[in-house]
Amino acid sequence: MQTRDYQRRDRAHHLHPFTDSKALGEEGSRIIERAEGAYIFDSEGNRLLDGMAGLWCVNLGYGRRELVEAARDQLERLPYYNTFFKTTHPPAVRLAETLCRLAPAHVNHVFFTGSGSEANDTVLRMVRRYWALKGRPEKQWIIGRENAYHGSTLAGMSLGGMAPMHAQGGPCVPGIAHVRQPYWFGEGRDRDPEAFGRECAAALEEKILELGEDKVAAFIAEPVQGAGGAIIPPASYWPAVKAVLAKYDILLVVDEVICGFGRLGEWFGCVHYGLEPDLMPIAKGLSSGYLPIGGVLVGDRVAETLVEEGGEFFHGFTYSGHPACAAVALKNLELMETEGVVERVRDDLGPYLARRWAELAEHPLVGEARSLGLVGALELIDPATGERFPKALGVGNLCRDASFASGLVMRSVGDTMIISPPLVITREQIDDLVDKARAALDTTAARLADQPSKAREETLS
Ligand code: PXG
Repeated sequence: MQTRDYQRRDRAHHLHPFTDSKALGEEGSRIIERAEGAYIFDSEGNRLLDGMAGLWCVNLGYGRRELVEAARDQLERLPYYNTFFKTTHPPAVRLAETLCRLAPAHVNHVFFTGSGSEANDTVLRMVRRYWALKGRPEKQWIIGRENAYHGSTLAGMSLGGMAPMHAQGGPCVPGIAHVRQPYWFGEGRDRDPEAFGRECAAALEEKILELGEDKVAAFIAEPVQGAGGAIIPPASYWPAVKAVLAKYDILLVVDEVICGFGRLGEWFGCVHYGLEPDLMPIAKGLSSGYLPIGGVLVGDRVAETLVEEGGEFFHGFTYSGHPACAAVALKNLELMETEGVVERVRDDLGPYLARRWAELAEHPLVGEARSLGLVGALELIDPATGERFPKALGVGNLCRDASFASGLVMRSVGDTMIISPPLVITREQIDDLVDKARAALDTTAARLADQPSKAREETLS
């Protein structure tokens, strides 16, 4: 009863993000009521293993009293004050200091925002400001990648390479170009992976030359693409990209919104790949999603110019460094350090997941099973052909629904299944996750086998 009541009221008044509201209205939302550890509970009493850590963010898991208390203490002491007009407050100071201690050595400043999208808006403004201050205002172009996600504000959408978003949100911010993504399974399977990685880096150089080698300001990329499909680049990719950027004096922006805070087994994804970014947008795992907060970590090269030569930077948000959000983020980082969360992902849980997840490659529906740290993907293929299913069959969505039914939240991006569980997941819970994912694959295969020709005919007609 209560579920239906919520669904009715939700349908009446709530426009959801990235949702076909009409279709959702017909189906009804799933109502999540509470959560504990790595599990969420819906209004029908179902317990689901949260294989997505909320939306790639609940790194410390649900129900952490320490985070709740940090928020409450700060809300009682100072619920709000701004960081404009020469003011600050202890949580913002302490968080900035802690972040710069955890970040690579050349990163010693942070600008706070309320989200990852705002962080990438800040990136765009800082990059342009930097080159203007350097007397190189012709360096205007920012290069991103196709199928990248950098947020949903106009700047985030424009930096990202999601074609359906551009189609709805255009015209995009001018001065942003995109190059191909290092997605070996999706776009280079007929080639050697390392040669493919180098080809993708070469495509970046071609784009730079096309735009004008003096006109490119920055390159932005995620270490591992998250929303695009948990795309782990071939080992050859990042070293080759690094060399291209150095050759043309182009800033590197590494979007750490998903990969930061332990996801890849290091504090930041750039450390895993040996990168030295000039700017690092952060959010999500910074507070384990308990309160909204983001920021941009700024390397010395850019920070020194902005501070020493920039005068006032006309940019900022009401909630930049919000005291309660900052206090929760600080406590979150403290817990991650004292509990050795990042090291456990690198040395134990990541390798364990890699071993168990790889077993799913034996399933007839799976063309590739890949993982790094605690992010993983399965590429679904038609066992009859070894190729992708026709898109309109929606096999990924079938598998996602089957996964929910088996008690696991697993996402689909097209026919790529994705997991990104809380970093506090246990080995036993990883076993459970793999069992449930296999059950979802079996159900999907059975549904397809039930009516293969009918489903295909319907799709093709
Ligand atoms: N950069 C990256 C790499 C992200 O993944 C953002 C920026 C924007 O952050 P905010 O806090 O503004 O949402 C993100 C967000 C999905 C999905 O479907 C992924 C994100 C957001 C919503 C959905 O995988 N990532």
